[in-house]
Amino acid sequence: MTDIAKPDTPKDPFHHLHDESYSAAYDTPRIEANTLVALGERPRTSLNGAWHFTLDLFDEGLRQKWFKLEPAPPGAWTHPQDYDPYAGQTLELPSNWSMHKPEWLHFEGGGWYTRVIDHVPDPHRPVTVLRVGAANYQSRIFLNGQFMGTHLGGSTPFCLDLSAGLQEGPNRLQIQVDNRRELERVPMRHFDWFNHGGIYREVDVLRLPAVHIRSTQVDWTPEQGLRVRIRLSEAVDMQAQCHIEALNLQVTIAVQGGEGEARVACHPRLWCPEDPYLYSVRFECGDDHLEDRIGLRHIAVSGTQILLNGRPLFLRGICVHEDDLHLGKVSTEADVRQRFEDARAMGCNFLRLSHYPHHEHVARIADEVGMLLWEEIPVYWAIDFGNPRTLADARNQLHELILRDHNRASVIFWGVGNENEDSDERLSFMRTLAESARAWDSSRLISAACLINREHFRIEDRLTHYLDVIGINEYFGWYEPGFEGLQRLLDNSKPDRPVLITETGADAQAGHHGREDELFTEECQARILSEQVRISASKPFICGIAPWLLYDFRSERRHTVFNGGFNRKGVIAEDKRTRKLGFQALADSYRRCRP
Ligand code: GCB
Repeated sequence: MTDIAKPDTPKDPFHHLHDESYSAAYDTPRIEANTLVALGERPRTSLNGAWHFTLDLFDEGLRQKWFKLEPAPPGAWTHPQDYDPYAGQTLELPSNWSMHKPEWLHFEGGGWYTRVIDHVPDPHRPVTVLRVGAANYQSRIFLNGQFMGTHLGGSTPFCLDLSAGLQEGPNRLQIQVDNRRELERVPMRHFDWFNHGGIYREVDVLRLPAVHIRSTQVDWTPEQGLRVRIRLSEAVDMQAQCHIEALNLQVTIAVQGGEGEARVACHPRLWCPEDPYLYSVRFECGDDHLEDRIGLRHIAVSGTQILLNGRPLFLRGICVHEDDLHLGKVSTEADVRQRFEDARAMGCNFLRLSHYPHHEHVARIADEVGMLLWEEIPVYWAIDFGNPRTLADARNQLHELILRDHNRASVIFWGVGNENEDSDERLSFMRTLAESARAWDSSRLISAACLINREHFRIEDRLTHYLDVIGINEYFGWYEPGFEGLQRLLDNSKPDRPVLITETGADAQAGHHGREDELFTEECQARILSEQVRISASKPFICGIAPWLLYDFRSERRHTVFNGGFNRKGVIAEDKRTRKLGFQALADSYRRCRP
């Protein structure tokens, strides 16, 4: 048989029609946590506002390399083309495409964003970094027709150094974002919230000196005093300073190979919900400086209690999703403040930000108003636990979250997962996450929302050995009838560390009234919430409870006459105004709880 030579495919103008491995070239290099630059109060140029946009169901942009197209007015094209980066519709960022047109609501696939950025070189600030607050799920960045890198993860920020590809004058920046639900991703394919796609948090450009501060960490313990750490963009040896004027402190940090740490004894005014005191902290290193407002506090576990600044703490909490009827996953500052006011009106001192990292201003505002937080990554339900690429992705999301919020006193927990079945692969995956979180940040509690043993009514999950606090999700009174099971669960369990009820609750349609045992009525929800708090708060090892949840939210899994596409376990409806009876029931229950 004679060999028939393969055609020279790259020159074949129709090659892309037959190429199914087109995306592999854009899956590396990865943009990861190590390049994240701390924002603090740094000056930045916002790239929010209008971007050219097109949805791309078939990935034509990657197949045909749309990013290579040179701008030309339509009449001057030399080849027929399917896409024009400079024409067509525009979208205002940040936003989710699902919220722009009714026919885009359920779109899952790729979307292309294009805009021109003007670049004026500055010899004092030669490094130009693009920072994207969050884009769901995979982002691929192209600058002047060159692929620069890709980021995985739908809720954490990432930074990319654009300097090498920038030209003086106008530059074409393109971001392809893909929100498909896939087996390897975190979360995977099945989750109980809406899969809003696109760039839905702020996009900024930072101009930085050649050697600049990448991250800072400030924490305090009664034994060791203040610890300040700094990490630079280059592996250099030099000195950095940390000033805290209100403490009359000027700490010198010896940086070696780009990293440094210093400790100093001091007796600060400690941050707590009743007195959310923040210090102005200034870092200086070479030509760079960074300012931040940081609270100092100490959170620890002693036996089955959580201690905040040495005092026992009972968490009166509520879970919350990031979902707005009109804005999707975009949260405005007013929206976040409203969240805290609603929680405070119920007597809460704690919010579980479920099930993925929320906007970074949430923890900043919580620092300011004195609300304690649980932050988590979306290792939710089934995950491809045996896949090392999935673990790398989850671990990177966790690292980005920790680097982003390490200096937020309000954050007391890193949650490494939610309701994952206890298998060997899952144990090894989540143990790695728990151990990584602890290595990156020893100043917080590590937890996860675990499942309970339903057969023996016991708290029983091998992962709990690697956690500081055991989170449990249980729905006695709703998915499981009656409260007898809850009582048995609490009586049968002898945990050696604190247990937090990370979820419990019941659906209720706002305005639907009836008997206390009639499902989906406000009365039924109110009774279940009251019973849950009454029974669980009586056990000394329960350190708090965070019912599911503050507001109703969109869910594509729920289509009964009561749900209509929403999970209705909110104590407030999706308009964020209409309070159900459950709101008052929780407020009354929390008033009766131990302090
Ligand atoms: C859970 C999940 C949460 C769901 C909730 C529910 O256990 O963690 O994401 O939305 O139950 O309403 O069923």
